[in-house]
Amino acid sequence: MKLLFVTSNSHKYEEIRHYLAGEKIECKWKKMKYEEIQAETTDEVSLESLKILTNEIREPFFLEDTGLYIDALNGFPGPYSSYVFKTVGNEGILHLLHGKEREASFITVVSYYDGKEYFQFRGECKGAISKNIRGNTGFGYDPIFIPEGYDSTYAEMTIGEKNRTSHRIRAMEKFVAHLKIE
Ligand code: ITT
Repeated sequence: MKLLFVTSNSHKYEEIRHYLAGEKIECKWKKMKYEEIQAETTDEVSLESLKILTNEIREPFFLEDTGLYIDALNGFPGPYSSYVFKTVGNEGILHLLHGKEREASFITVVSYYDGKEYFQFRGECKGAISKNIRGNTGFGYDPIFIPEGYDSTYAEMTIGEKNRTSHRIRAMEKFVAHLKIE
């Protein structure tokens, strides 16, 4: 089996390719940056992006949208994660959290178009924001996110280690389970 994944992000592609290879599924990368609508949930952003792209891509494909939800900031940056990363970055998040509780979650919503219908699969990883920036693997918020039950940030882990707890792979596991019963 082969799946077409649309993303501009090489790290997302590498993580998903690594997981799918273990499931004996080939991942084909369509590298492109697509328009994302501004919405209040990661679910909506993911689904609307998929629907818009079906005007351009006729074959089955999937994409995913991810957000970092910080409890003490009422879920911020959530659907604004990309903009916040580009503007204030990890330093800015650490600054905002000074003296506050550190619980946070990553949420990934995978949206899949099978050529006829749309499907969504959600994955979550609970964890905490570290006190400082640590590690140099991964991308984005990885250097400040510690998954529950671990002491290391995602940026101090290999792809295989991150994939054991990650939001992205939890969503992908549901997607693959769906494909197996289809
Ligand atoms: P797409 O082309 O797939 O949209 P993107 O990098 O724009 O790629 P998102 O909008 O889903 O992806 O990501 C929102 C922000 O969250 C962005 O700054 C990412 O770097 C960051 N991010 C997403 N997944 C992450 C992960 O697993 N670990 C750390 N940061 C992540």
